Amino acid sequence: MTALQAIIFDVDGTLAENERDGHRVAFNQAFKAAGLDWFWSEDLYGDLLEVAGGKERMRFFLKYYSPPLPESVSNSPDFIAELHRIKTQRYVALVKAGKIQLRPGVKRLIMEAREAGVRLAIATTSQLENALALLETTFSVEAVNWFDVIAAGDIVPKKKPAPDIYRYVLTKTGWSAERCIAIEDTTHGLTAADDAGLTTVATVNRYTRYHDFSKARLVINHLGEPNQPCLVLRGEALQNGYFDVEIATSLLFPNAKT
Ligand code: XBP
Repeated sequence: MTALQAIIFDVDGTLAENERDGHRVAFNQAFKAAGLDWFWSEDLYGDLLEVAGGKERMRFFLKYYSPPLPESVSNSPDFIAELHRIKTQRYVALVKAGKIQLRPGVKRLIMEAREAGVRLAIATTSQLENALALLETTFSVEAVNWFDVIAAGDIVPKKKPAPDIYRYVLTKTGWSAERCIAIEDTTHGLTAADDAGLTTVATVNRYTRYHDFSKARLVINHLGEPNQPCLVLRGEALQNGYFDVEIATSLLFPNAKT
């Protein structure tokens, strides 16, 4: 069968450019609320993004950057979990306050896919609350039901670049990897999707523009809009200047007649 079955979206950096002004800000707010003298600058955060997952990122920071740590805190086994709980609350509040916007073309593509009967899913390393808040705020409360699966956070033991989160989506839905497209923004994400057998498209962003995108079938700066064409960084030129269901189908089935 030569029809696109589903599009699986990464969230952070792909649906929205939310790392610098969303997650980073929420981490810093959590540090402050916990009385910690830590601050993640834009540059430092760019380096820390190499580690997927907020809890994992903080543990990495503790281990390799040796930030100041009060004695009371260093004895607490649940310290990182508690810090992450505060961070998630702060991040959700930022999203609900409308501080995070969808990237160009995201809404258009999701609406077009729905109309065309193409299924949708999410595969993210971030917490489920974060993905739900973004969908509810940028679309509507019903939007979470548009997705067959919203696979998030600790639902799988190994985070990206492990393929587990994508395999989880495929297992849950029964979709065949050969008929699905994954949209990602990082090397880790592309590796995860590629290792799960998916064809991938990369939409690069300010933190990931120098990443290795060699696994992606198409690399663009964003999904594009009719009045805001995207830039093709690798792959064939897009006739309309934006990524849509037709292009996704032609990436999967280059020899099929349309
Ligand atoms: C991006 C991430 C996440 C967020 C933080 O995941 O690495 O860790 O930066 O989210 P993806 P949490 O690109 O897969 O969406 O603090 O909720 O872990």
